[in-house]
Amino acid sequence: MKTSKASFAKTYLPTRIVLRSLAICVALAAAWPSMAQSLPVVDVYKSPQCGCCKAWAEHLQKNGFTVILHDVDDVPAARKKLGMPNRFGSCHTAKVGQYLVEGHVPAADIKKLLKKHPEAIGLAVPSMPPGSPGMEGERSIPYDTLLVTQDGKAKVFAHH
Ligand SMILES: [Cu+2]
Repeated sequence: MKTSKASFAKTYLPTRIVLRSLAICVALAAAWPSMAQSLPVVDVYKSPQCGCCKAWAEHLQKNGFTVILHDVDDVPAARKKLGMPNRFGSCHTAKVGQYLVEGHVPAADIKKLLKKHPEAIGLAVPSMPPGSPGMEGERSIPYDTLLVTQDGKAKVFAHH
């Protein structure tokens, strides 16, 4: 009786552990594509010469976004066409799902926007603050990510 119990534990327990880890693997494999798909593609409109625009795109890619770069001759015209008010302007305008993202907005802020899903035009980091993603260098200054609302106004979305 004793021996059979012991052998039962020996054979049964590892099997249970293996099955459980297998189930976790299957669950992760099933969840992974949907997790990846939950981030919308980022379409970036920029001038062909813009280096910091590319650096920002790489920052997004490192943070799990798929980025498509579109070269345009007239960035302010593209911004206007997309619907981002000019006074929040920076070097590039991006379309992320239903939202617009202007300038060097950190990827984490875009993820927060997509999660919170507010009614808004999108996010903007006006101008090009040194130290923001894609603008890394020796100098960095504090800056705000703005939430641009439908009425064209803005409020602080995140301090950096
Ligand atoms: Cu820039």
